[in-house]
Amino acid sequence: MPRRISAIALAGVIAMTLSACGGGSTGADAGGSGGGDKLVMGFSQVGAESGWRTANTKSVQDSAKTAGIELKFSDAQQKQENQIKAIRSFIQQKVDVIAFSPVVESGWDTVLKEAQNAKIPVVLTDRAVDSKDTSLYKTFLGSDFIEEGKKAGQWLVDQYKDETGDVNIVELQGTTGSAPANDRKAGFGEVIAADPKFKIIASQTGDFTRAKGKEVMEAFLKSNSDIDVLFAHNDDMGLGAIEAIEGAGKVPGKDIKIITIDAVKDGMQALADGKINYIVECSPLLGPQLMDLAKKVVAGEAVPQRVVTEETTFTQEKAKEVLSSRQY
Ligand code: GYE
Repeated sequence: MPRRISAIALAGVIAMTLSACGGGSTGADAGGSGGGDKLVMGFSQVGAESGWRTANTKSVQDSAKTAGIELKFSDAQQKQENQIKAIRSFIQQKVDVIAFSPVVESGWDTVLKEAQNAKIPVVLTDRAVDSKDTSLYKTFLGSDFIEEGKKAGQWLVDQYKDETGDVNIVELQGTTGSAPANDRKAGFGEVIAADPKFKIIASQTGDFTRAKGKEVMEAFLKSNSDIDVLFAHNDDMGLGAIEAIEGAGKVPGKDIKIITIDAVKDGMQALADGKINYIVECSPLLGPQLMDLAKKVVAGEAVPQRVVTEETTFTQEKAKEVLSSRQY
């Protein structure tokens, strides 16, 4: 059978070519998309907006290496259009699996449908999409952001339980339209709504960055003379706000109580130093679980639709205890 013979001949040529390469170059590309044994993952990251994100990127890259997965990494610089482009390019390259952390919740159906039509499984990591059709992705690995917002609100309720006057709160929201901004706001709002003395007097996005957090807090301070509490949706915006508060001659952690979310090293340092009062942890170390889930979906194994990360909270005392052993 000529076809069979030629297939065998071709296999021989490939084997020879591979062994010829063996001694020379790194061989890192030998697998390539769609070929070889190495699983290829296209990963579209949100950006590099925060300490959390930097730790998350490192976790994903390190874990891919450890798991023997070839990672095609793309940074979207906080823009949805860049993520859509990256996903389309992964589809074209015929990667085995696509993973991404969607910058905002809405507007993914079309590109996810394209991936589905190309039979490439998609794993959501860190942030959710609001697509009604949940068959567009295999699983979603990440934190429960509503729960994080609730934990932040609960600390406030407990702290001010004996207070009878108004508690004036300003809020620095994460990226507009992102799952963590939507959900943290909702969870926090739900818990503090139990007592009308809690008043959110100003709330604006700081886009999860230190620079924006500082800028928006400066504006808050200019237009509000009586701020009791800052709730920042992440450590970085809280750290930027601390600079603004100090710049305005006030003492962060005392004149204005600060609650943040993430618990990255710089945040934990500020907590231990008394400048932040409470941090709700959000773990960026999603890499190992992500690689594990990716291998399973590529192998056609069943995986849970939702995998929630386990997290804790930190007071100033606890931050002092654990700071030196913090990985990120
Ligand atoms: O809290 C923030 C980052 O999506 C959980 O994004 C993540 C958030 C994190 O920029 O620092």
